[in-house]
Amino acid sequence: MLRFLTAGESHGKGLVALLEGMPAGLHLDFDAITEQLKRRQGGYGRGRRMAIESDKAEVLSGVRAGETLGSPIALLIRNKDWDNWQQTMHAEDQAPPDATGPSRPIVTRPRPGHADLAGVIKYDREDIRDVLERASARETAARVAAGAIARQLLKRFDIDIVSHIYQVNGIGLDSPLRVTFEAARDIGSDSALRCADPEAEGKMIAEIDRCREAGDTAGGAFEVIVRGLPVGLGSYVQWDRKLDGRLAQAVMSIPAIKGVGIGLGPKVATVPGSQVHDEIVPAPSRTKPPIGVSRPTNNAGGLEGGVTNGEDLRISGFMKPIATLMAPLRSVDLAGMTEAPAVIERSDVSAISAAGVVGEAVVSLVLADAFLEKFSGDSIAEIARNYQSSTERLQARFSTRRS
Ligand code: EPS
Repeated sequence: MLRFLTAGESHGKGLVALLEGMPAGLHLDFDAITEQLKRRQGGYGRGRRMAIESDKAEVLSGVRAGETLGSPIALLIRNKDWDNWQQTMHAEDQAPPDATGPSRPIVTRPRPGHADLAGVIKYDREDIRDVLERASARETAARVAAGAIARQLLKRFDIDIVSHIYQVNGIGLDSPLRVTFEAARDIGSDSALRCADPEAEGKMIAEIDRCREAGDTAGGAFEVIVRGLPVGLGSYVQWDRKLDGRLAQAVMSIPAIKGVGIGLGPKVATVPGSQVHDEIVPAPSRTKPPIGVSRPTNNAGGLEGGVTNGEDLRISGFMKPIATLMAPLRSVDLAGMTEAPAVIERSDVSAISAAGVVGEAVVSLVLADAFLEKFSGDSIAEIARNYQSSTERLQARFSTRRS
């Protein structure tokens, strides 16, 4: 239904996203795309690169007079740092005569935890730069731009997506479920780490400072919360249609994410069923699907059987620490196969805050895809009709059953 690809190296000319399957007739808010890109660039622990870039997506196709056309949407985000990298990253055989920036030596000392070693072996390259440029998390800017469009489709149907950071190196809140949708939504745009609990945030910032001073790096945990999803996105009938699996793949594909949790997450394996499953109680005042019922708890994170159940969708991502350490780990210089410290590249101490924003973007893309699958149509008007008639049918079916 909805698919996307990205292209671009971290210090190349720019990043490209191609989004295909957006219906026609969606009014596009360009500023809202820029706003998401800005959110991704912020956060405590980012490196000097973010002071160079001020990401903005140029819409190259698929949109006319502010409305989507149904045709592929191509987006371009130019790298400002390209000016400093032309001598190293030029596409031509030789650097063009007007190329700017220094010519940099080849990289031969792979960083443990990065794609460096596996990448040079797999693609048969001498210079690790040929690997690290694409394996860089810079690519996530393109996902955020594409996700910002998917988010606007969801918003058209009153679906809202927020996120919050709840741990850095294990320090912070013990469970993301302690943070409500409203608390995550109300985190100010000036928040240093986008944690909903100021006391926990102070401790998390102190941990990032400690890592920076020690030449070390920090990972962490974020959660994305989605409100307003209809019941019935995804399916239990086949493995590749289960929405939890589709979301997990998308979140796990964000660089450095090594674990995904839905609702209570890995804790479901540690407590009995009575403390996991969300009881179903009558709620006569509930008029939106699921009509007439509610859940006192939401440990399932809005998904049962791989299908949305009408509660808030809650999905966490667990990020490993950044692989570039200023006090480098042991490695091997592949030029002479001798022991050597891993290469030091300019980098972030922590990118957990950015990861939360990227999480929102990829979740938006998967949910927009699942939404289009259920209420399919070529135009927003057609989808809106399908959505409306589905809601009315459910209302007619359940609201007459009250005794
Ligand atoms: C990254 C290294 C750093 C990060 C980069 C990801 O870039 P540089 O090598 O230019 O200092 O800043 O992230 C971004 C550029 C971004 O936009 O998020 C890496 O090695 O993954």
